[in-house]
Amino acid sequence: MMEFKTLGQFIIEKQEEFPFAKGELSRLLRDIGIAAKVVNREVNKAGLAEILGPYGQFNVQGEEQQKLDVLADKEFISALKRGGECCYIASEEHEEGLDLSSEGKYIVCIDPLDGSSNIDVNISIGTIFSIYRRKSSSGRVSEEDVLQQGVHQVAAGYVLYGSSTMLVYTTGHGVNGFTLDPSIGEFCLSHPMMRIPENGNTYSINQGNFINFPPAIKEYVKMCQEENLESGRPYSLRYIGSLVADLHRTILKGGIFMYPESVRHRKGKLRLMYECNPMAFILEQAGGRASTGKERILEIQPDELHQRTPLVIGSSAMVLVVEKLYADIGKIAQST
Ligand code: AHM
Ligand code: MG
Repeated sequence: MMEFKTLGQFIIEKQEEFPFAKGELSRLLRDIGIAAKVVNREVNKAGLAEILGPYGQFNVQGEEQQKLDVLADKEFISALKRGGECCYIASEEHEEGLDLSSEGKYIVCIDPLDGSSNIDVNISIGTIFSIYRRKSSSGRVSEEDVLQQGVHQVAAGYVLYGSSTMLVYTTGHGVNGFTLDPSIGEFCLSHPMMRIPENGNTYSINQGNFINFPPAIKEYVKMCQEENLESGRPYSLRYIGSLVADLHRTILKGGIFMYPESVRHRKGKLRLMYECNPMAFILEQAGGRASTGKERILEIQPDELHQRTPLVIGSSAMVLVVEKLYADIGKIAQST
């Protein structure tokens, strides 16, 4: 029988790689792993358990909450509270962050169940999380503790509830992926040191918004569709509409994912603190690149919890092409 390393064993082995290694971050990651298993159980039986459909409430973005969103949010929050390592949680589902007034040193930003429009139709959804160490040493968590640039993340990860369930995370020493083995109820190391190919042949974008895209993105999308045998174009379009699923594919196969600013979404749609920053950290650690088209995602100074940002992310060679289009079009605009 093949021997697999479980998430728990792996976290303990790698503990000395963590900054401030005292076991707290290990415990925090372990707690997230446990909550992910509970959410996975609920996601798997969603069709049977009367937890599909709207919850009848709206979240801070004005979107209708799903029962599973609410359930996942509760599960992650109670796991983090129980663990005691976390002092503050920012969740997509709560307008204000939750101050746990614990002695914990860590701040967690989380989207407990992303891709909510896919819940009811049995398509992959995910959890995305980002972990910071608080800057102040005690007392109430301050705004500077919470609104840190993505470069200061100490860990980030996602859980993909797909045809199999995976947990993928980084602590800044590469990216490792674990697949849930339902027969033993453990995440087992299945994708050690994940690397994204430098180039790819798929692009991923909600092309229904084309008419409202900025010129650089319109130009790039047209380029993706042109024939060019040397660079393997036209590229294939792949878009699930679930960030975790779209980016998991992008890491494994190479490609580019874009959610740009548009007339409809002036600052983009995706949230910096619990969607873009964690994904940017993971992609960079896997050898990819993440920007707004104009600046590196991880260097954006956030000024509010639920801030949105445009996102261009994936294989570095492809992201660089988009960044160049933004720069070139910017120069032309300035000179006219
Ligand atoms: P959500 O947080 O409400 O689930 O929205 C985020 C999701 C992402 O998973 C996905 O990349 C994007 O929204 C898809 O948006 P659209 O339906 O506009 O293409
Ligand atoms: Mg989301």
